[in-house]
Amino acid sequence: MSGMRCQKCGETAVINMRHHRLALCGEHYLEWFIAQTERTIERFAMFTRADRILVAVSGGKDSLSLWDVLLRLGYQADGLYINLGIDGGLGYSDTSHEKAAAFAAGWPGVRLHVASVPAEHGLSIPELARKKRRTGRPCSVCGLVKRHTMNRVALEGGYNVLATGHNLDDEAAVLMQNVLHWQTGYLARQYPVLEEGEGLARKVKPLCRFYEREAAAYALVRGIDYIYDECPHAVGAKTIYYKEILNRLEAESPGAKHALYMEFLRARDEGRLVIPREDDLSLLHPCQRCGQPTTAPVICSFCRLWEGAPVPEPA
Ligand code: Q46
Ligand code: ZN
Ligand code: ZN
Repeated sequence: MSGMRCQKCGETAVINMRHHRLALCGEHYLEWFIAQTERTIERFAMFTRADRILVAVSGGKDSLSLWDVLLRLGYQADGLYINLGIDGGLGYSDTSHEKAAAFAAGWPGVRLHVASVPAEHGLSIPELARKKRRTGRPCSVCGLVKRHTMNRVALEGGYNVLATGHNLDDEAAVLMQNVLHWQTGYLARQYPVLEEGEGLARKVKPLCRFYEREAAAYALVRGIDYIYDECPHAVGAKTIYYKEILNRLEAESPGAKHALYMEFLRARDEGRLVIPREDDLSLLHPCQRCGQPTTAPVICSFCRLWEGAPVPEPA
């Protein structure tokens, strides 16, 4: 960033955001990032200071930055760390748990809930996926377990909002994937706030307008200690492939990713793009095993996943 100056104070800039034509120093960048997050929260009417928010924290830059910003803005935000039992030769789950716990320790009075898949269910995510004879990456099983666990902890703890750290790069990649396959069911549900049915917490993505590098810059400038490694199973994921394509597009034409995603949202908001939801929320009923809402007959897909898997002895 040689020679770049902050447009607010003239100090040396730490970041230059070409799509915003904005270069900022550390102090003004932190201020800008927090104000932009607040604007996103308000624009999409995500939540207010009366809501109780549960932030899904993975120990990575996005989720810890999100948690930090919500706390600084004065929202009631506790965290949830889910131990998936993933090692990958680098102790991924243990290290990410340590980062999340260290962050939480810096905020007295703020709670970090911890759910452990191996301790609660007797199998780690990779073991469960193998048992189900899923070939390839365990991500579909993992996604289902994470969604179920987040909703369960939210309901048990009286949180009505579930916040995740998805950024613009994540959302643009998913959008591209959904469009290339015209997955209208997924497109209908792709929005920064999802009001759900009875017994399902509202889901929000307050960082959805930030590029990945902007979330990383916030964590770095703020001095948040996060896990740099991605989950070892992310290697080869389709979304990473789409992210690479979008990065090439972005290099050629700065702002391309931002335009792709933001114009999608704008078209929806203005009624120029109408995609009816295919899932019928009126079909929701409590799962006969766990009680969580499901549209599946009798028991939910999460409970079906564990059928035949060993149940650990109560401690
Ligand atoms: S944690 Fe789980 Fe991801 Fe790892 S196993 Fe796949 S889905 S990549 S975000
Ligand atoms: Zn400045
Ligand atoms: Zn169930």
